Amino acid sequence: MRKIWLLLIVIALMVVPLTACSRRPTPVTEIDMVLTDYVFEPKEMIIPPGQTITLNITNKGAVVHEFVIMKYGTTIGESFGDEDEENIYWEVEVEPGQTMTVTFTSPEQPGQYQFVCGIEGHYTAGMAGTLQVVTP
Ligand SMILES: [Cu+2]
Repeated sequence: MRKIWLLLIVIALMVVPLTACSRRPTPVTEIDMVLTDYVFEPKEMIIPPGQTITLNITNKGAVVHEFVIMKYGTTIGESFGDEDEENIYWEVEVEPGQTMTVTFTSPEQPGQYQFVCGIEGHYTAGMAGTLQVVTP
């Protein structure tokens, strides 16, 4: 009897990672994003390349926040500074308590993009995330 349980546990351990790998991320064209002090929710977005993306963005924090997508292959390093301005792909600023719907065209290049809040000190406080551009 004990052997059967052991076998079941072994099978379960083998199946779980397999299903996790085979599940392809599904890109979406509309995202609800909440900004707080100092977190993006969600921290990961998966979108298709070259399409209009609708972003319903709400700032539930007490201070102004930004949502800044960096260009492909660039990251801001230790903190967001003037040298990062030229590497911005797209950005929006949201006042505390404000909700807005904005659109942008997703990058053509599939891959991983960094998004951050560009307000001084917010990135180091934790306001960063990852944008995945995935061909459906
Ligand atoms: Cu911020």
